[in-house]
Amino acid sequence: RTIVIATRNPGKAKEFAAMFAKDGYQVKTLLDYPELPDVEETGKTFEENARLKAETIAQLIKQPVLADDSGLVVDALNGMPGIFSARFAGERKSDAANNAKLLHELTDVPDEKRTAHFHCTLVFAAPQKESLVVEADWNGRIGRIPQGDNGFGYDPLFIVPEFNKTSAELTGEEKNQLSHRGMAVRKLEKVWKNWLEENE
Ligand code: ITT
Ligand code: NA
Repeated sequence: RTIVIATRNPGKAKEFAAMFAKDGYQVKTLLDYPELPDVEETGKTFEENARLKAETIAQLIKQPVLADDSGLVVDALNGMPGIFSARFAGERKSDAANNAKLLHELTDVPDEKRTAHFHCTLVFAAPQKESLVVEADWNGRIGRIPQGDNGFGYDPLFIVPEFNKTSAELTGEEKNQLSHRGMAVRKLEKVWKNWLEENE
């Protein structure tokens, strides 16, 4: 059994592969379909962008497709970078550049005001069907120096309150148990069962 995920982000791909392996699914991503176009994320919300990615690729490959639109929502920055998380420091800039920009913008913000959450919206699209949409948040706060080598993106700066560690210091398995993406996948697995029965 295979599930196609409309992502080119290797960090997301690795997390999905680990989570869906438990259900007996092998994950394919856009890294396995180099001929497919980049889907422009012109939406104004996580859901609009996740729909664009899932529905466009599902139409093109004529198969069900899952997409993830996610990001870091920082209270002291009025919700930025939000849907702009991947391109906060500019198009095709590194995770390190995004993290440096985030630290710079929060320089004068005291610890108690450095609250933030990761958000994840998942859209599962199939040709000619209504898409499934689930979402989840993960609360934490933004540290002052990057710590940890696991994960991707803003993980080295995202402090998980229960552990007083960054999400880059958690193992992949620990992160998946707690994260916005892990929670969203578990919600999807619940609604999926009904969907599959109705659409077989
Ligand atoms: P695809 O669109 O190809 O899936 P992307 O990285 O461009 O890849 P998004 O547009 O959804 O995906 O942007 C998500 C960004 O939010 C991601 O690049 C990270 O900077 C950040 N992010 C999301 N989830 C994260 C996580 O679990 N840990 C760290 N950073 C995360
Ligand atoms: Na993207």
